[in-house]
Amino acid sequence: MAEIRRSYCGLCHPRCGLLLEVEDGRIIGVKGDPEHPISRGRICPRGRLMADHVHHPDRINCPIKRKGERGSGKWQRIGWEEALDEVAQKLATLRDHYGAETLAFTHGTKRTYHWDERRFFNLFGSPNVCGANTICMCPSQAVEYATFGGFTWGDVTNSRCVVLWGHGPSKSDPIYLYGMILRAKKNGAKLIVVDPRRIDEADKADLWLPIRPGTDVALMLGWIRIIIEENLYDRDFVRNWTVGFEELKAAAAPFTPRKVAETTWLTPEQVVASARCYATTKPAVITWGFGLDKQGVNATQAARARCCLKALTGNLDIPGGETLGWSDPVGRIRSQEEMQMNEAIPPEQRAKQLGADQYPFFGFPGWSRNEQANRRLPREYMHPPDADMTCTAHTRPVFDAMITGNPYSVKAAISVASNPLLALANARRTYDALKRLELYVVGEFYLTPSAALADYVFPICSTVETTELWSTGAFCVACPRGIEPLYERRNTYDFWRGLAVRLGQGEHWPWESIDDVWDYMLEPVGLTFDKLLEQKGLFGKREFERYKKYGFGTPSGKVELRSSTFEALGCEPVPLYREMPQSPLGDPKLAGDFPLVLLSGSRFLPMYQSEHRQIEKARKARPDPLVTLHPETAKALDLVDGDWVKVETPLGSVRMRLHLSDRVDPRMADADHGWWFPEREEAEPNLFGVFEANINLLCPDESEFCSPEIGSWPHTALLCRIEKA
Ligand SMILES: Nc1nc2c(c(=O)[nH]1)N[C@H]1C(S)=C(S)[C@@H](COP(=O)(O)OP(=O)(O)OC[C@H]3O[C@@H](n4cnc5c(=O)[nH]c(N)nc54)[C@H](O)[C@@H]3O)O[C@H]1N2
Ligand SMILES: Nc1nc2c(c(=O)[nH]1)N[C@H]1C(S)=C(S)[C@@H](COP(=O)(O)OP(=O)(O)OC[C@H]3O[C@@H](n4cnc5c(=O)[nH]c(N)nc54)[C@H](O)[C@@H]3O)O[C@H]1N2
Ligand code: SF4
Ligand SMILES: [Mo]
Repeated sequence: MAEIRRSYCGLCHPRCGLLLEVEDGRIIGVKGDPEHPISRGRICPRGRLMADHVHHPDRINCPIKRKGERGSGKWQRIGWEEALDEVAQKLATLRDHYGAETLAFTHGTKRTYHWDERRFFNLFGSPNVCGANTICMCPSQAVEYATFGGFTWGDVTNSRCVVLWGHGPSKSDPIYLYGMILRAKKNGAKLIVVDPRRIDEADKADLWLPIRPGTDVALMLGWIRIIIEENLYDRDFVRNWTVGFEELKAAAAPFTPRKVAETTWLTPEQVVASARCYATTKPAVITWGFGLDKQGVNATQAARARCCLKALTGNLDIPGGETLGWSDPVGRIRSQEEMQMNEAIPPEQRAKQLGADQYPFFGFPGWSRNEQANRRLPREYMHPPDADMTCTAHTRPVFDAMITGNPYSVKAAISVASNPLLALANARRTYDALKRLELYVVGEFYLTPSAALADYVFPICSTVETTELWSTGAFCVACPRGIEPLYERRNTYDFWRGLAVRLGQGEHWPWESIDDVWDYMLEPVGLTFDKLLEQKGLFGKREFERYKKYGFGTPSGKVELRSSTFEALGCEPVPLYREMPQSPLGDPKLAGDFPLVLLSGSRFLPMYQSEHRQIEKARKARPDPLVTLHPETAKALDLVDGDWVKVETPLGSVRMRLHLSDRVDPRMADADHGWWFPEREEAEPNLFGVFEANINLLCPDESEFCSPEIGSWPHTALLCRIEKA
């Protein structure tokens, strides 16, 4: 007899509620849970694949240990306890020889618990946690902390003007955020889309700005200039609550509509009309979008300029605008930050964090400044930045240390919920680095190309096989286990705790199971996981304009249009536009050889990053890696739809299938990211075809391509050429 079990989907971030139809321990049906307080019964095409994912024959179901050469595809089965014993033993020996900093961690987009690995690393004593954070969301978060002492969550539903700036939520956040945008639109909100591609959202927009990739900061400075010149800014707010207005004005002065138009492929009229629309339609929100974070040298300054726009227009912390801070009672739950135990890592170990000397803002130097500034607020309004999100080592120096032993040896790494070979720029370097390790440990669902290089792979259970406390600033919901973990799969908490107790951290991991942790976190609000589940979540009410009482959690207590934190770290304190080093204007000679502007990684459904390539239904929807060109461009290159082509940058080349669409500009190419082929041979040199269509073979990570403040590397606005393969 089948029964219906309540659970949740964690195949991307929002954790939509699921109803699972379960028979004999097998999921035979998946539906949205209409009683879920957030998703209310809706799920996306990826969520519908949950059963295919949970029961997929490629899933790793028991721990495995490398038998042959690294990458030879030869494994032996091993028990959890024995595997944890061996790994812990090796880590202890390496720590004795080389110091705790010899262990690195790579994280991906964080769909596991956010704090357990950091707690382990802090107690182990290594500051070298690194990964996708350097480019995804977290830099924006850290920059908002430096500028106004918190991270904004737009009150999208109640907004009158939504700006999607390098953001395609219809594909990347289809249920939660896109749902809110559609509601706002239905209520009459204006929609502005700044995107080089005519995405579906652009078809619905009042204004679509097909910008040249990588030039957004120029457009933002153009908006700032118009807003100031035409007196469209909030004078009272600027006078009372900001510092650095005159410097910002001076920085924006050269960005006349004409100059912006020359830089961005837009017309002066588009620049002016969009600035006026944003500044005069209040309240307005600019959502976070990866299109900005992925633009290398400009990523940090784009986040800074976006902050300045939010503040200048008086949209900070008003209903329908950019909500700041965290509302009670959700804010009283024990936080991720507290669970991470960042105080545990000693100062001399913090000082060894790789990359912090070169990119100070995203390492401990920047984080501790943000943290101290925030701690000036009264206890109830303080919400210090989450170190796991806003303070990491930089992958490039970490991988260089694996290869060269400089400035010290990095001999071991752990990757959990991360596929570094596919996700990180400069995949060849990632490969060279992982190959040199003495110990590489992976926690995974599948044997990915990265996992194939490991010494030990631990089988991690799917979200529906475990529980989670899902908390954003505004709400907190309990995510229940739908089925017991299958085979020998366990959750990541069990993995970290298993290592931790073996390495002498036992007293800091008193909770035997993850379920006990949730009760501990909920204790301050007088709830347990079960009670929270029963009452269908905990909701904070938005409280606006709190700064009027206490100021902002920044060094000056005001919004810092000129950032004193940046200045103290030797970074550019006022928003600055940089031409991308490889671009039609940045390097015209190179553009002669590589004439197309390359974007990578635009999201599509049902796949997620490098995942779901093994799931038949997903693969049917997207059988091959695609690169999209405008039909005119293809014609000039003598190419037709469906051709196999070579996409080449100065760093290398990959092979993809050509797709034609007039939704991209004739001057650009738009390539998928994350492609490997689970159906191919595992053993090297094939490694599941990871060197064939992996676009990150073409994305550089040398410092000239990275933002000097944070080290964000580029996944867009590069130069490429395309020819028949
Ligand atoms: N060229 C290019 N590169 C990009 C991007 C781009 O747009 N273009 N996007 C970048 C961005 S924004 C990000 S965030 C990164 C993403 O980087 P990653 O997160 O490393 O990418 P994924 O492919 O999702 O890899 C996650 C791996 O973890 C496994 N996994 C998923 N959930 C869990 C879990 O709960 N537990 C465990 N143990 N494993 C799990 C999956 O099977 C998968 O193999 O990629 C970045 N790389
Ligand atoms: N289906 C699906 N959903 C996902 C993911 C996934 O892999 N698949 N990944 C998840 C993760 S980790 C993240 S970070 C989010 C990201 O989700 P989004 O923020 O929506 O990110 P992208 O789709 O990478 O890029 C958004 C838009 O930026 C545009 N863009 C590219 N370069 C530029 C530029 O230089 N300037 C401007 N203005 N726009 C540019 C692209 O054309 C694209 O339409 O999605 C999450 N959701
Ligand atoms: S949006 Fe889709 S993939 Fe993401 S949690 Fe919801 S159902 Fe799952
Ligand atoms: Mo991301």
